[in-house]
Amino acid sequence: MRLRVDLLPHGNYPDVVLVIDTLRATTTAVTYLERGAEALLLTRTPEVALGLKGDGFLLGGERGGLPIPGFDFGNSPVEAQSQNFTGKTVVMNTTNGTGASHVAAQSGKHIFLAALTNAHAAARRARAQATEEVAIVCAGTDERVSLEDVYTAGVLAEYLLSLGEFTIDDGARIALTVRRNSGNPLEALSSSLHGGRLNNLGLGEDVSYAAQLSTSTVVPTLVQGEDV
Ligand code: 3SL
Ligand code: MG
Repeated sequence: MRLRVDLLPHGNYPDVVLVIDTLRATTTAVTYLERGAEALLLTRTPEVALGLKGDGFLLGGERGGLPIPGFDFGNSPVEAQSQNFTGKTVVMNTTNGTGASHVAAQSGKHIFLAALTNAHAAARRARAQATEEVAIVCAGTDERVSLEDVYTAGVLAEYLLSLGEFTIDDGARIALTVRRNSGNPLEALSSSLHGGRLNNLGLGEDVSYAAQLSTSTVVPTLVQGEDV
C-alpha cells in the first residue's frame, strides 16, 4: 500500500483521497455534520451557492476569511458549533478547501474530508477503503503550501503508519518531519501564516478549535453527483 502526501492539490488520484484544509474548511465541514447537517454541497463558485439560497439550503463560506455577502454563515467552526443544522443541507464555498475537494473528485475513488478534529477517524476510514494508495492532499492557501495542512497530513500519516504497512513518498516524509518538529497542534497552527491572519481578523478561537485532536469521529464523504 502506498502513502502519498501532496503538499498542494495535484490530481491523478487512483484510489482513496483525504482532503485537508485545517484552517478552516474541512474543520468547519466536520462541525456542520456534527451539529446535525444532513449533507454538505461544495460548490465551485460563490455564485452557484447563492443560486441555491432559499431552497432549504443554508450557505456557509468565506473570502479573505470573512463571510461572503448573502451567505448565512462564514467558514467558522466555532460559529457552526453554536448552531443546530438538523435536517439542513449546508452549501459551502471557500477560497481553497472546496476547490481542493473538486480537484480530488476528478479522479479519486473515495474522497474524505480530514482535519485535526477527526484525524484518527478519517485515517481509519481511509485505511479501510484503500486497495492501493492513500493520498493525503493539502489544500494550501492561494496555491502556496500551508504549515497547518502539512502538519495535519503528518498527524494522519503517523497514525496510518501505525495501522499497517505503507511505502511512503517524499511528501509523506516532509509531513512527518513537520509534525515532529512543530510542537503541539495549537503551537503549529498558531505559528502558521494563515493562523496568524485569522488571529488578526479576531478569529483566533477558530484556530484553537481547529487544533483539537480527534475530538470527532465524523468523516465527511464526498458523493459525486451533479457538478456544482
Ligand atoms: O481557503 C479556504 O478554503 C478557507 O478555509 C480559508 S479560511 O480559513 O476560511 O479563511
Ligand atoms: Mg486553509
